[in-house]
Amino acid sequence: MGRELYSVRMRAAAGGPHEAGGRHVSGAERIVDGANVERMVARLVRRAREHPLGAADFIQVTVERLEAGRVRRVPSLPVVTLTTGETGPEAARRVAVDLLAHAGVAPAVAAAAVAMLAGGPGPGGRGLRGAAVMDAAAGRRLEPDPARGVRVSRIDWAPGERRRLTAALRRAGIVAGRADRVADALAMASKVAHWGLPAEVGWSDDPDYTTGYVASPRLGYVRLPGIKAAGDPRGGRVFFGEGGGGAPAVANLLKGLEEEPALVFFDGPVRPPLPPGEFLSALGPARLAVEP
Ligand code: WAQ
Ligand code: MG
Repeated sequence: MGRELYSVRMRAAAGGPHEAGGRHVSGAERIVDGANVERMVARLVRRAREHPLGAADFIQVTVERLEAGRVRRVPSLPVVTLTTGETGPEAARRVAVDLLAHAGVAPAVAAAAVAMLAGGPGPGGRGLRGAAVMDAAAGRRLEPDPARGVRVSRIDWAPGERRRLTAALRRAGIVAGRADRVADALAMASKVAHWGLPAEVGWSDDPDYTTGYVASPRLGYVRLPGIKAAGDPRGGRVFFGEGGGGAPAVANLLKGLEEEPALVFFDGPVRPPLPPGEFLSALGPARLAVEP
């Protein structure tokens, strides 16, 4: 990649722009070199227009030159898929809560976060544009605008690294149609972990995409198939933070997630699917959460 790097990002809504109450339809983040900007703009517009959540009538694409020297390099989290697909959403959600507890989130807070996503995290059960941020010990919301959440931005795979990931996913049985979505979610989760957040949980708001994940520096990126029923349009993300450093520390960290550019490199491995019990028992007893 040459000197000139550009952040290209897209957000799309139906019923007007997000800030005028439109429903969020789609968003994407890419970092490309100068020669690929136009092609990427076209691709992201197409992605918004062909989205399964339907007819966007507002699409915004932002192109912004980055200072190459300021782009951080971030290793990807290891990936594993648990075989939660056969037992139904309730069981998969219990596994998510157990995993979060192992990552240091207070169990009651983990359960509240999963319940919030299940009911739709936004006002009136709708989606948020960004991720909710919750204190891992006390559960209170930490982000400045809870109606919007925090949007991880200026993030992508370094050149060639998306292809390396895709090859590893294919060897672990994750088919091509899903690989792009895994790649986007893994890049974002790797940035969040690298910036020091202890854990996150999320699943799509697309009715037909039913695999979710829990991610943390300790667990890696843990995929949970069947965390919601097909046809369910509710989903979102919750990041867990440590509010103990005070509001300015949290605000600064969240600003970094939104504004500081990062390129992810594939650091492997991608493990073949395994039963949740096997993965959890290898972790040992859940770490005690920090006192509120
Ligand atoms: N920053 C923070 N939150 C975001 C961002 C972002 N850049 N993009 C999306 N969200 C939030 C927002 O609330 C969306 O409504 C919600 O997440 C779902 O977004 O198989 O596809 O893009 O390993 O629908 C995870 C599993 C897929 C992938 C998640 O989310 C796998 C997914 P979607
Ligand atoms: Mg979506």
